[in-house]
Amino acid sequence: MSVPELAAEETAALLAAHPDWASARDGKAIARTFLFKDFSEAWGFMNRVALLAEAQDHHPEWFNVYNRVEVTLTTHDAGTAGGLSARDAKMAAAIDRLL
Ligand code: H2B
Repeated sequence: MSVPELAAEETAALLAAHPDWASARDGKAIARTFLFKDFSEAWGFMNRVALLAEAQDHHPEWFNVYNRVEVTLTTHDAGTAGGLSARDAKMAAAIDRLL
């Protein structure tokens, strides 16, 4: 059930369209850190992302401490050992629209 990985120019277009996201894990992922007023705001954001993730069947890897949420997007089913796919581009766009 392999998902096609983004080509280099598609990854470049993704990062250009979403400049707050950075390439991570040797180009196999993108990551963004979000800072909120407090834990309640951060948790509210995570709840909304969780609903997106379920709707898209595409789930973030993330880390939260108090008002900080670090989100990494990668597609486990892409390529041979995971990589970036159109699913990550779609999720990054949807997360950006929440803010
Ligand atoms: N999330 C992410 N980030 N990558 C995947 O490859 C993935 C997923 N696959 N969520 C989905 C679920 C898959 O395991 C199910 C069976 O559709």
